[in-house]
Amino acid sequence: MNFIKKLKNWQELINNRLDQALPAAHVQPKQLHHAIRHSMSAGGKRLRPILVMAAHEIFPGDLDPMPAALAIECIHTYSLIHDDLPAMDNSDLRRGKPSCHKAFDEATAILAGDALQPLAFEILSSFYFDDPELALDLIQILARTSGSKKLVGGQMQDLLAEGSTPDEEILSYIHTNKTAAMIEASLQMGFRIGGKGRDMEKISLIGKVGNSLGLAFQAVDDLLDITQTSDQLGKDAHHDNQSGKVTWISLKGKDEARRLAREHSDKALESLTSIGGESGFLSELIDYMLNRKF
Ligand code: GRG
Repeated sequence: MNFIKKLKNWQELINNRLDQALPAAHVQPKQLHHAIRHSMSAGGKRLRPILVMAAHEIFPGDLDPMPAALAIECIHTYSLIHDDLPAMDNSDLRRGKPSCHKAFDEATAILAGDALQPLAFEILSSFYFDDPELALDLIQILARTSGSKKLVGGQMQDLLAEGSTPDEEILSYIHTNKTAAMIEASLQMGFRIGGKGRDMEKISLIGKVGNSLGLAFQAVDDLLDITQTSDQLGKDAHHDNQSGKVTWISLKGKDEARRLAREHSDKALESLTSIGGESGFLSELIDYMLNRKF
Protein backbone atom coordinates (compact mmCIF):
# COMPACT_ATOMS: atom_id res chain seq x y z
CA MET A 1 0.00 0.00 0.00
CA ASN A 2 1.42 3.40 -0.82
CA PHE A 3 2.36 5.85 1.93
CA ILE A 4 -0.51 8.35 1.56
CA LYS A 5 -3.13 5.62 1.32
CA LYS A 6 -1.82 3.98 4.48
CA LEU A 7 -1.67 7.34 6.28
CA LYS A 8 -5.31 8.09 5.37
CA ASN A 9 -6.40 4.56 6.36
CA TRP A 10 -4.79 4.94 9.76
CA GLN A 11 -6.28 8.41 10.25
CA GLU A 12 -9.73 7.02 9.47
CA LEU A 13 -9.27 4.02 11.75
CA ILE A 14 -8.02 6.24 14.59
CA ASN A 15 -10.99 8.60 14.16
CA ASN A 16 -13.41 5.65 14.30
CA ARG A 17 -11.76 4.14 17.36
CA LEU A 18 -11.66 7.53 19.11
CA ASP A 19 -15.37 7.90 18.41
CA GLN A 20 -15.99 4.54 20.12
CA ALA A 21 -13.67 5.27 23.07
CA LEU A 22 -15.14 8.67 24.01
CA PRO A 23 -18.27 8.95 26.16
CA ALA A 24 -21.32 9.43 23.90
CA ALA A 25 -22.60 12.99 23.52
CA HIS A 26 -25.94 12.06 25.14
CA VAL A 27 -24.26 10.88 28.39
CA GLN A 28 -24.63 13.30 31.31
CA PRO A 29 -23.31 15.94 31.62
CA LYS A 30 -24.08 16.37 27.93
CA GLN A 31 -22.33 19.74 27.68
CA LEU A 32 -19.05 18.23 28.86
CA HIS A 33 -19.22 15.28 26.49
CA HIS A 34 -20.23 17.51 23.58
CA ALA A 35 -17.23 19.71 24.34
CA ILE A 36 -14.83 16.75 24.44
CA ARG A 37 -16.20 15.48 21.13
CA HIS A 38 -16.09 18.96 19.59
CA SER A 39 -12.35 19.25 20.25
CA MET A 40 -11.52 15.66 19.47
CA SER A 41 -13.52 15.28 16.27
CA ALA A 42 -11.90 15.29 12.83
CA GLY A 43 -9.49 18.06 12.01
CA GLY A 44 -6.40 16.90 13.86
CA LYS A 45 -3.61 15.28 11.88
CA ARG A 46 -3.47 12.41 14.41
CA LEU A 47 0.30 12.48 14.14
CA ARG A 48 0.96 11.07 17.62
CA PRO A 49 -1.37 8.05 17.28
CA ILE A 50 0.04 7.37 13.82
CA LEU A 51 3.53 7.40 15.33
CA VAL A 52 2.41 4.80 17.88
CA MET A 53 1.17 2.56 15.04
CA ALA A 54 4.28 3.14 12.91
CA ALA A 55 6.68 2.39 15.79
CA HIS A 56 4.82 -0.82 16.58
CA GLU A 57 5.09 -1.87 12.95
CA ILE A 58 8.93 -1.82 13.04
CA PHE A 59 8.91 -5.11 14.98
CA PRO A 60 5.21 -6.00 15.30
CA GLY A 61 3.98 -7.82 18.41
CA ASP A 62 0.76 -9.68 19.21
CA LEU A 63 -0.97 -6.87 21.09
CA ASP A 64 -2.95 -4.07 19.45
CA PRO A 65 -1.15 -0.70 19.64
CA MET A 66 -4.38 1.23 18.89
CA PRO A 67 -5.45 1.78 22.55
CA ALA A 68 -2.05 3.36 23.27
CA ALA A 69 -2.53 5.50 20.17
CA LEU A 70 -5.92 6.69 21.48
CA ALA A 71 -4.48 7.39 24.93
CA ILE A 72 -1.79 9.71 23.62
CA GLU A 73 -4.30 11.56 21.45
CA CYS A 74 -6.43 12.16 24.59
CA ILE A 75 -3.47 13.81 26.34
CA HIS A 76 -2.53 15.79 23.22
CA THR A 77 -6.08 17.07 22.70
CA TYR A 78 -6.40 18.05 26.37
CA SER A 79 -3.17 20.06 26.01
CA LEU A 80 -4.54 21.87 22.94
CA ILE A 81 -7.82 22.72 24.70
CA HIS A 82 -5.99 24.16 27.70
CA ASP A 83 -3.38 25.88 25.53
CA ASP A 84 -6.12 27.77 23.68
CA LEU A 85 -7.60 29.21 26.90
CA PRO A 86 -7.37 32.97 27.46
CA ALA A 87 -5.02 32.38 30.42
CA MET A 88 -2.59 30.60 28.10
CA ASP A 89 -2.32 31.17 24.33
CA ASN A 90 -5.76 32.74 23.92
CA SER A 91 -6.57 31.20 20.54
CA ASP A 92 -10.03 31.29 18.97
CA LEU A 93 -9.48 28.69 16.29
CA ARG A 94 -8.36 25.08 16.56
CA ARG A 95 -8.55 22.23 14.05
CA GLY A 96 -10.54 24.49 11.73
CA LYS A 97 -13.26 25.13 14.32
CA PRO A 98 -13.82 27.52 17.21
CA SER A 99 -11.58 26.46 20.08
CA CYS A 100 -13.33 24.68 22.94
CA HIS A 101 -13.81 27.72 25.20
CA LYS A 102 -15.21 29.70 22.23
CA ALA A 103 -17.67 26.97 21.23
CA PHE A 104 -18.69 26.42 24.89
CA ASP A 105 -17.23 28.45 27.76
CA GLU A 106 -14.00 28.56 29.73
CA ALA A 107 -15.13 26.35 32.60
CA THR A 108 -16.39 23.69 30.18
CA ALA A 109 -13.12 23.82 28.23
CA ILE A 110 -11.08 23.40 31.43
CA LEU A 111 -13.21 20.43 32.44
CA ALA A 112 -13.13 18.86 28.97
CA GLY A 113 -9.31 18.96 29.11
CA ASP A 114 -9.35 17.66 32.68
CA ALA A 115 -11.58 14.72 31.73
CA LEU A 116 -9.37 13.67 28.80
CA GLN A 117 -6.37 13.10 31.08
CA PRO A 118 -7.78 10.27 33.25
CA LEU A 119 -9.49 8.85 30.16
CA ALA A 120 -6.05 8.25 28.65
CA PHE A 121 -4.96 6.23 31.68
CA GLU A 122 -8.29 4.41 31.90
CA ILE A 123 -7.85 3.27 28.28
CA LEU A 124 -4.29 2.03 28.92
CA SER A 125 -5.14 0.24 32.17
CA SER A 126 -8.23 -1.46 30.72
CA PHE A 127 -6.90 -2.58 27.35
CA TYR A 128 -3.52 -3.84 28.55
CA PHE A 129 -4.96 -5.30 31.79
CA ASP A 130 -3.80 -8.83 30.93
CA ASP A 131 -0.19 -7.71 30.62
CA PRO A 132 0.29 -5.64 33.78
CA GLU A 133 3.99 -5.03 33.19
CA LEU A 134 3.28 -3.59 29.76
CA ALA A 135 0.35 -1.55 31.09
CA LEU A 136 2.54 -0.08 33.83
CA ASP A 137 5.34 0.77 31.40
CA LEU A 138 2.92 2.55 29.07
CA ILE A 139 1.26 4.40 31.95
CA GLN A 140 4.66 5.44 33.24
CA ILE A 141 5.83 6.73 29.85
CA LEU A 142 2.66 8.75 29.34
CA ALA A 143 2.44 10.04 32.93
CA ARG A 144 6.09 11.17 32.95
CA THR A 145 5.77 12.78 29.55
CA SER A 146 2.65 14.74 30.40
CA GLY A 147 3.95 15.89 33.79
CA SER A 148 5.67 18.95 35.20
CA LYS A 149 9.13 18.06 33.92
CA LYS A 150 8.02 17.59 30.32
CA LEU A 151 4.73 18.70 28.67
CA VAL A 152 3.41 20.89 31.49
CA GLY A 153 6.92 22.15 32.32
CA GLY A 154 7.53 23.05 28.68
CA GLN A 155 4.24 24.92 28.55
CA MET A 156 5.04 26.79 31.78
CA GLN A 157 8.43 27.86 30.45
CA ASP A 158 6.85 28.86 27.12
CA LEU A 159 4.43 31.18 28.93
CA LEU A 160 7.19 32.58 31.16
CA ALA A 161 9.35 33.33 28.13
CA GLU A 162 6.66 35.32 26.29
CA GLY A 163 7.84 38.84 25.48
CA SER A 164 11.36 38.12 26.75
CA THR A 165 14.64 38.38 24.87
CA PRO A 166 15.12 35.17 22.87
CA ASP A 167 17.49 32.73 24.55
CA GLU A 168 18.66 29.53 22.83
CA GLU A 169 18.84 27.43 26.00
CA ILE A 170 15.30 28.30 27.07
CA LEU A 171 13.99 27.74 23.55
CA SER A 172 15.58 24.28 23.42
CA TYR A 173 14.03 23.44 26.79
CA ILE A 174 10.58 24.53 25.56
CA HIS A 175 10.77 22.60 22.29
CA THR A 176 12.21 19.48 23.88
CA ASN A 177 9.52 19.33 26.55
CA LYS A 178 6.44 20.99 25.11
CA THR A 179 6.65 19.39 21.67
CA ALA A 180 9.30 16.68 21.25
CA ALA A 181 8.51 14.78 24.48
CA MET A 182 5.01 13.78 23.30
CA ILE A 183 6.36 12.73 19.90
CA GLU A 184 9.10 10.71 21.60
CA ALA A 185 6.55 9.10 23.96
CA SER A 186 4.35 8.10 20.99
CA LEU A 187 7.22 6.22 19.38
CA GLN A 188 8.35 4.70 22.68
CA MET A 189 4.85 3.43 23.47
CA GLY A 190 4.31 1.89 20.04
CA PHE A 191 7.76 0.29 20.11
CA ARG A 192 7.25 -1.03 23.67
CA ILE A 193 4.11 -2.90 22.56
CA GLY A 194 5.97 -4.44 19.61
CA GLY A 195 8.16 -7.53 19.45
CA LYS A 196 11.44 -5.89 20.57
CA GLY A 197 9.89 -3.66 23.21
CA ARG A 198 12.46 -4.64 25.83
CA ASP A 199 15.59 -4.22 23.73
CA MET A 200 17.32 -1.37 25.59
CA GLU A 201 19.58 -0.38 22.71
CA LYS A 202 16.67 -0.10 20.31
CA ILE A 203 14.51 1.69 22.90
CA SER A 204 17.22 4.32 23.27
CA LEU A 205 17.41 4.69 19.46
CA ILE A 206 13.64 5.07 19.06
CA GLY A 207 13.80 7.76 21.76
CA LYS A 208 16.42 9.58 19.69
CA VAL A 209 14.23 9.30 16.58
CA GLY A 210 11.36 10.86 18.55
CA ASN A 211 13.41 13.68 20.01
CA SER A 212 14.87 14.66 16.63
CA LEU A 213 11.53 14.32 14.84
CA GLY A 214 9.89 16.44 17.55
CA LEU A 215 12.47 19.21 17.18
CA ALA A 216 12.07 19.13 13.40
CA PHE A 217 8.28 19.21 13.80
CA GLN A 218 8.46 22.32 15.99
CA ALA A 219 10.82 24.15 13.62
CA VAL A 220 8.39 23.41 10.75
CA ASP A 221 5.48 24.54 12.95
CA ASP A 222 7.23 27.88 13.56
CA LEU A 223 7.78 28.30 9.81
CA LEU A 224 4.18 27.44 8.95
CA ASP A 225 2.98 30.02 11.48
CA ILE A 226 4.54 32.78 9.36
CA THR A 227 4.01 31.37 5.87
CA GLN A 228 0.47 29.94 5.97
CA THR A 229 -2.99 31.40 6.60
CA SER A 230 -5.32 30.53 9.48
CA ASP A 231 -7.57 28.80 6.93
CA GLN A 232 -4.75 26.56 5.75
CA LEU A 233 -3.59 25.74 9.28
CA GLY A 234 -7.01 25.43 10.92
CA LYS A 235 -5.60 27.47 13.82
CA ASP A 236 -4.60 31.10 14.32
CA ALA A 237 -1.69 31.94 11.98
CA HIS A 238 0.92 34.64 12.74
CA HIS A 239 0.19 33.92 16.36
CA ASP A 240 3.78 33.54 17.58
CA ASN A 241 4.82 37.05 16.65
CA GLN A 242 1.59 38.63 17.91
CA SER A 243 1.88 36.94 21.29
CA GLY A 244 5.61 37.68 21.64
CA LYS A 245 6.60 34.01 21.46
CA VAL A 246 10.24 33.06 21.39
CA THR A 247 10.76 30.82 18.33
CA TRP A 248 13.69 29.80 16.12
CA ILE A 249 12.45 32.46 13.74
CA SER A 250 12.56 35.26 16.31
CA LEU A 251 15.92 33.95 17.50
CA LYS A 252 17.74 33.11 14.27
CA GLY A 253 15.48 33.83 11.31
CA LYS A 254 13.57 31.83 8.74
CA ASP A 255 16.53 30.30 6.86
CA GLU A 256 18.11 28.98 10.03
CA ALA A 257 14.75 27.53 11.17
CA ARG A 258 14.47 25.70 7.83
CA ARG A 259 18.06 24.45 8.10
CA LEU A 260 17.42 23.20 11.64
CA ALA A 261 14.24 21.41 10.58
CA ARG A 262 16.24 19.55 7.91
CA GLU A 263 19.10 18.77 10.26
CA HIS A 264 16.83 17.30 12.96
CA SER A 265 14.87 15.37 10.35
CA ASP A 266 18.09 13.85 8.96
CA LYS A 267 19.16 12.89 12.49
CA ALA A 268 15.80 11.18 13.04
CA LEU A 269 16.27 9.16 9.85
CA GLU A 270 19.82 8.22 10.82
CA SER A 271 18.76 6.84 14.23
CA LEU A 272 15.84 5.03 12.59
CA THR A 273 18.14 3.28 10.12
CA SER A 274 20.21 1.89 13.03
CA ILE A 275 17.11 0.23 14.53
CA GLY A 276 16.48 -2.02 11.51
CA GLY A 277 13.14 -3.77 11.09
CA GLU A 278 10.16 -2.61 9.05
CA SER A 279 10.70 1.16 9.21
CA GLY A 280 9.67 2.16 5.67
CA PHE A 281 6.44 3.92 6.64
CA LEU A 282 8.00 5.80 9.55
CA SER A 283 10.87 6.94 7.40
CA GLU A 284 8.44 8.30 4.76
CA LEU A 285 6.43 9.96 7.53
CA ILE A 286 9.54 11.80 8.75
CA ASP A 287 10.05 13.22 5.23
CA TYR A 288 6.35 14.01 4.90
CA MET A 289 6.33 15.94 8.21
CA LEU A 290 9.31 18.01 7.07
CA ASN A 291 7.49 19.06 3.89
CA ARG A 292 3.99 19.43 5.35
CA LYS A 293 1.89 22.52 4.64
CA PHE A 294 -0.37 22.43 7.71
C1 GRG B 1 -1.62 23.08 28.29
C2 GRG B 1 -0.04 21.51 29.45
C3 GRG B 1 -0.42 22.25 28.25
C4 GRG B 1 0.37 22.13 27.17
C5 GRG B 1 0.09 22.74 25.88
C6 GRG B 1 0.14 21.48 22.75
C7 GRG B 1 0.67 22.63 23.51
C8 GRG B 1 1.18 22.41 24.91
C9 GRG B 1 0.63 23.85 22.97
C10 GRG B 1 0.08 24.14 21.60
C11 GRG B 1 0.97 25.11 20.92
C12 GRG B 1 2.16 24.49 20.26
C13 GRG B 1 2.80 25.23 19.17
C14 GRG B 1 2.62 23.35 20.68
C15 GRG B 1 3.75 22.64 20.06
C16 GRG B 1 3.27 21.32 19.64
C17 GRG B 1 2.31 21.47 18.54
C18 GRG B 1 2.77 22.07 17.28
C19 GRG B 1 1.09 21.06 18.74
C20 GRG B 1 0.07 21.00 17.69
O1 GRG B 1 0.16 19.69 17.21
P1 GRG B 1 -0.42 19.24 15.82
O2 GRG B 1 0.04 20.19 14.77
O3 GRG B 1 -1.98 19.42 16.06
O4 GRG B 1 -0.06 17.81 15.62
P2 GRG B 1 -3.21 18.57 15.52
O5 GRG B 1 -4.40 19.48 15.68
O6 GRG B 1 -2.96 18.20 14.10
O7 GRG B 1 -3.31 17.37 16.42
